[in-house]
Amino acid sequence: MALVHAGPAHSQFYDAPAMPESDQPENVAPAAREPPEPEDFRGGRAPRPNDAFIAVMGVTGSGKSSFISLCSGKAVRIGHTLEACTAIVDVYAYDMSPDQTVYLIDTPGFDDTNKSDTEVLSEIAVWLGSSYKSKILLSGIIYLHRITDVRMQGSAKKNLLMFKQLCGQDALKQVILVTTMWDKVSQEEGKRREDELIHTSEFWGWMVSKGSSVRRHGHNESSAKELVHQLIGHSNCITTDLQKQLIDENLTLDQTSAGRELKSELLKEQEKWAKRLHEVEEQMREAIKQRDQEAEEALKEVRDEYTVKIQRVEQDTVALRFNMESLISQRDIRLGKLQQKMYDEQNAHTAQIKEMKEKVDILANRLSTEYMHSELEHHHKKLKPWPCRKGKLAFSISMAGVYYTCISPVITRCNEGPGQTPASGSKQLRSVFLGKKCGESPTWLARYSDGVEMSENLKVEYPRLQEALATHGVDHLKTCTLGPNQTYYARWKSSWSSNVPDNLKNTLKIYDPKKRDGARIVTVGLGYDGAYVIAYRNSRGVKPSHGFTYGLKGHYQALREILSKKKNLKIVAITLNPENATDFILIWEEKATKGKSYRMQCYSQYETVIKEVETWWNWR
Ligand SMILES: Nc1nc2c(ncn2[C@@H]2O[C@H](COP(=O)(O)OP(=O)(O)OP(=O)(O)O)[C@@H](O)[C@H]2O)c(=O)[nH]1
Ligand SMILES: [Mg+2]
Repeated sequence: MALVHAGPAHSQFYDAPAMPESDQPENVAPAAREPPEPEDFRGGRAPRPNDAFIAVMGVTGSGKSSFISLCSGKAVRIGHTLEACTAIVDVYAYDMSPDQTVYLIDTPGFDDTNKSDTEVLSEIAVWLGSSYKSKILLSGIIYLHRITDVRMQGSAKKNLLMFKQLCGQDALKQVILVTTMWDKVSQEEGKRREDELIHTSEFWGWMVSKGSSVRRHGHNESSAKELVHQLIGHSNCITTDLQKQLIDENLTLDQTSAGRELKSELLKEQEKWAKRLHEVEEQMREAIKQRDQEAEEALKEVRDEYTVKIQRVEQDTVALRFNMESLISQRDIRLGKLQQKMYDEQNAHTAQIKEMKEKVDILANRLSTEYMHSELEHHHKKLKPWPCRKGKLAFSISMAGVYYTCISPVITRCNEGPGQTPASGSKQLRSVFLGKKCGESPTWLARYSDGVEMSENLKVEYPRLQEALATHGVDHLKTCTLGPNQTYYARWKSSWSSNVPDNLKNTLKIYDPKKRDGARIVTVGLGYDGAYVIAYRNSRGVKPSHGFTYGLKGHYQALREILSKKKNLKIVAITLNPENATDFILIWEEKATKGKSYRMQCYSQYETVIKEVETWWNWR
């Protein structure tokens, strides 16, 4: 948001916690501080002689921030409601040329919905005063006014009065009075109002007679830059009355011309509320006399409201009695509070987002599980079981990304890899293990009746497996799984090897085939984000047993549904897609009336893969 702030206020805003209000002795100037460094006003850059500082002022909603945004190309917070938007003085820089940076100073307007006029004047005074103390002079001031304003009254009038006072006569020659929002009025109407502004002495007339120029802003970049150019085209710099009075004459804010103007406004306001309070109190006395309790209660509320208003005006008047040092310290407190407020709002916002995200996740999980489940049910109905009277049938399934290879006793189906080349002679393809995609193709390892073959890139994508194959040989390789991030599991006739996280390695150790009573791993699925499924069988015990264990890390929801419901599943083959958190193929054995049968379920994000796998399964 802000590029630079006035020196000490800036550092307090970002570094030090605000001092609690009660700790601040009222109306007492704190110890004098060092003047802020010029770098504080230049985003830490060293001052350069050509750099220009231009203040942009005007009533709330006149288009100050929009103007600065158009000029600097920076994201400036722009208001789109009736609420005042710019709360503190902000500085935005843009490079006019390699040796000239223009600093545009965005200011809050008087009659701010959230801040008192005293706070606005103090805010502007702190910036102007501190920069002047650091020998930074303004090249000029751009004062914006909406041409859509029918009359010069209310906040527009008050703003103008305050502006004239804080600016002072000497600086007026470097002031451009700019009308905005021309796109919202007819040319005739706009021209009429413009003439009225220029020719009425108490509006712009007097300022124009002292050298201020009048321009129209077309609400586009070139128009904005042209106005800036007009002010930096020469080396004249200005010192406003507010700067002279605060710094050179060391006056308190209420002694400056702008402060005096505001003080008289506050006094008028105080008198107005005091008069009304007096009237209400009169009416209350009358209501008490008449024993009209209802009226008395209603009047009490109005009285309290007026009392608060008067107290506020009094506080605002007191707050004007500060000199420059106290103003800075007061501003630090204000900024501290503002920062705390923003911080609290941000925290509340983050907490809200987190809560909503959790709810969305739960809903999305539920929906996708339900969807996948209904999809699976639908597909499952179309799938024929594979009956088997004796012995066992060999299936090999593997998927990675969009690739799949499925091998059954009667057909091999795949969309990439060795399954595409029909085995010749006595050489038979037994299984294919697909892994990480490399370029356009997946990495693969294929087991044939007479040995093992692998893709070129296996040694790059799975270097530890390559080493293990060199150590254990390829002749007795029974099964293998290629997971994401170089993870793998490989089992030979009497040994095994893996590259998996320690916790999974410990689980695998339980099923070490070398252990006498150990179970034997039938198949391992290694998936996305460390998800795994291990199916095992123990044929050595009194009762042959089988089972599986899994950790799906909150992924593969449809598979989790199946595994959590069918605790006794006799898994014979599984593959988890290592490249996404949903896809899998699962084959298991079931008891049938005559012997047993094999069943399969497949889920893939790719509809074609599901169709292909189902066709493969039903091929008899
Ligand atoms: N149509 C039109 N809208 C404009 C123009 N200039 C500004 N606006 C709009 O007027 C509204 C107020 O503009 P801001 O730039 O936030 O005004 P501001 O002077 O910075 O206001 P505060 O920060 O509250 O003091 C925004 O909705 C702008 O998009 C203009 O020339 N034409
Ligand atoms: Mg603004």
